[in-house]
Amino acid sequence: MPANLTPQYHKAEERYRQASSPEEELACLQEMLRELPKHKGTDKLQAELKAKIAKAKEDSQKAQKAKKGHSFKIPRQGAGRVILLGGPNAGKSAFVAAVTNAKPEVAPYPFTTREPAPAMMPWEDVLVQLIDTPPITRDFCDPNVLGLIRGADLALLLVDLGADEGIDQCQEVLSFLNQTKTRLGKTSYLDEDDIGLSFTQALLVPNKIDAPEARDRLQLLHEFVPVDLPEYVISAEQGEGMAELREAIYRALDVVRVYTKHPNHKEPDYERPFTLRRGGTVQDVAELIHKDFAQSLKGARLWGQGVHDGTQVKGDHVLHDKDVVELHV
Ligand SMILES: Nc1nc2c(ncn2[C@@H]2O[C@H](COP(=O)(O)OP(=O)(O)OP(=O)(O)O)[C@@H](O)[C@H]2O)c(=O)[nH]1
Ligand SMILES: [Mg+2]
Repeated sequence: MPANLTPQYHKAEERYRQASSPEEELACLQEMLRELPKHKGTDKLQAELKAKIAKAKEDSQKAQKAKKGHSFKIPRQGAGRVILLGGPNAGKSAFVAAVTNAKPEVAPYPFTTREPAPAMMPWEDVLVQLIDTPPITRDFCDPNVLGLIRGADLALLLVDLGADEGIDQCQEVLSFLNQTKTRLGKTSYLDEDDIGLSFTQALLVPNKIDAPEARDRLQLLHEFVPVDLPEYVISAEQGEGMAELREAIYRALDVVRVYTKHPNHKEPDYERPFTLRRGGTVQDVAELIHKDFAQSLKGARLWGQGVHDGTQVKGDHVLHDKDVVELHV
């Protein structure tokens, strides 16, 4: 059945194509829906318009919020924060989709991801926060991304081995960052000689090793892009190298897991470990539970590495991975 669209519809559509703001887009789409003849032949078009209207509403609300100066904030969660970086189509969202329950949009065109989005990656019995981001190109970087890199415990720089431009696109990300005071390095530190210059530890992650010619492109990457970062070659979609990378991510966070035991219970709570930076103490665990708790802490009994079971320790005792503590107040 022909759709028989009216001239008014076509005009609204023309304006929609030229719209320069989400508000304008929304107004045009609503007009198109009003003008659309409602019959079986236009069912599909109606559904598409409704979906676009819902999206435009969301975008215009977001734009309005941004105008009001609401600052963009993603709360920290889990054992650490890992930010995914890379050029368009590198597979950042595919990686997030592979290792979390999140369902980010994955698609073979650039700028599929429009804004930074968090998701939680399980690793053994802890969760690690991943932040998916829009791509960085020669002339675009989401305004929130630099701050997120500086605040992250680790960055993954993904490289697209599925297309020839992947290598240049990786170089563009590095060149872009080199013009800012936010850089990637083997470890995280603040440069003492150059105020504001911050390095975030990073891993280089060439992706799509399953793709034809991917190995040749990996060679070219090594030859042409001077980047001195630990490398983990993966296929986010086929799974190759993923177990090694996930392990490396957890190791790079340099945290220890500590389980707590209630004095009246026989068994510790193995469901929910606390995570501390390596070097963290019994006092730090108490802080994580509650400030008041930390203030009245007298000591703890400890089961774990290098001590007899149930040894009494003080607040300044440094904990190891998988230690069990029973805090006393
Ligand atoms: N062959 C192959 N294709 C992949 C792999 N990972 C991602 N892709 C494909 O690459 C395309 C881009 O993937 P995305 O995850 O959307 O890439 P992105 O880095 O999030 O892209 P932007 O959001 O635009 O920055 C999609 O068509 C994916 O199916 C992989 O491991 N192997
Ligand atoms: Mg994406």
